[in-house]
Amino acid sequence: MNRTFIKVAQTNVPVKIEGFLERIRNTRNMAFLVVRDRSGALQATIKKEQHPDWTEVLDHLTLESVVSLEGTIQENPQVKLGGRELIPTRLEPLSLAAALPLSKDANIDTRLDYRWIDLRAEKERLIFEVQTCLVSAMRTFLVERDFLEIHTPKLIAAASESGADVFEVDYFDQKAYLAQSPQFYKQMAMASGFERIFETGPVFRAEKSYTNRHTTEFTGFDLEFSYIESFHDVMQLEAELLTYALSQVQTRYGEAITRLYGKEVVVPKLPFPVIALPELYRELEQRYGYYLPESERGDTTTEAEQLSYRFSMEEFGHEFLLITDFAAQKRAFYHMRKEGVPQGYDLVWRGVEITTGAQREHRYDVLCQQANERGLGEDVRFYTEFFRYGCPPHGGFGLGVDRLTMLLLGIGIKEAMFLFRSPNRLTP
Ligand code: AMO
Repeated sequence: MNRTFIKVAQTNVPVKIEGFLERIRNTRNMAFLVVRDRSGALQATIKKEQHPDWTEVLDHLTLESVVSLEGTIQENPQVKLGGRELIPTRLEPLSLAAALPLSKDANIDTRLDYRWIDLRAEKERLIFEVQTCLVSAMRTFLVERDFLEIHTPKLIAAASESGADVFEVDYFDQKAYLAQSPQFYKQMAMASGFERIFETGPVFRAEKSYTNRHTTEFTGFDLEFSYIESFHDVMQLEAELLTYALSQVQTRYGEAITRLYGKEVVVPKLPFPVIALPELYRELEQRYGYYLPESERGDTTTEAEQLSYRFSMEEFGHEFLLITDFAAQKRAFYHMRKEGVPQGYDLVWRGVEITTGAQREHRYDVLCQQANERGLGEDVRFYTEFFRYGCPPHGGFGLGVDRLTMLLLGIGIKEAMFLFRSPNRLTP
């Protein structure tokens, strides 16, 4: 017999139900088992006198064991769980569980040690249902606009973002690095005339940060497109993309997110507000008495990002804020500059940076000069070569999928990821 999901199982016909045992009540005459699969939970009611040969099995069942049951579902208003129960004619344990190592109030680090058990809860699974919806909506949006999905190598010859935060690996008789971004190769696709590409994949950062938004390996959603007039085209595309993805999430999971996480999914209005960094700092000083430390000039700080959420809500009634006009020495060498100002932005949502984007420097001589200023000339020669034989003007952005998910649900990054990685966590 084929297995049926609990949610769609019909009454009064033979069915096969398989799942984890969520509750067990085994009395002298009756046994009540609550079985849970991905779609829901169902009580199985067993009159023991009808199955004298099941006594042994029933006595050995443990919580979270996996069982297979066949029988008929009947309506019974007295059953609290959905007003129906399964009357089984067959019971087979598929996998007996040892005593559970996780209590209900375990802290997040203990839960991560046993992540596979932690993930059995509906609340945890919702994270990945929501993430699937987000990423597939973004993919649909881009494919409909003729973007190609590419997959670039993660073993590379040079650091793209900053030499300090890169993982070095032995690569036969030379050194390789784990990609900190698909940056170089998404730009190569522009030199290949692909015009519009995106990629979602792993991104590695050797950062010793212990915050609720940093990890050493995360999932990036990156895109790049050609023939832009300025980075404003990039900001606009990102705003439209996120608005579309969040509207899909709201429709499909808005209620579940509010029920399980107490968060409202707000579909943002277009266009997103934009502010130049110096002006943002003026506002934060005047409104909240926040003064930026001298050493941080030209960049944002965690505190400034948090306050910018308050500012954006008060000033624009908007959860998102695009920040422009960073200082050149704080930005990547490949950003195009106009009068010394990098032609890029950060996008902050609910007080946390989720994206960096920019128009890129596609003029070979200028790019080489900007790389040389950072002492990168030789290391990135394979990359600068991409721009020697003709390359259209282009731009793009990199979006952190884990940060997006975490902010949507109001949780930390450890919980938002399927498996979190940090300087002191490599398992499970
Ligand atoms: P950036 O370094 O800002 O830009 O990274 C892009 C986005 O990736 C996410 N992110 C992280 N998420 C979790 N843990 C981390 N340690 C971490 N570091 C970054 C953030 C961030 O906004 N090549 C450029 C992008 C581009 O210009 O296209 C880049 O990598 O959400």
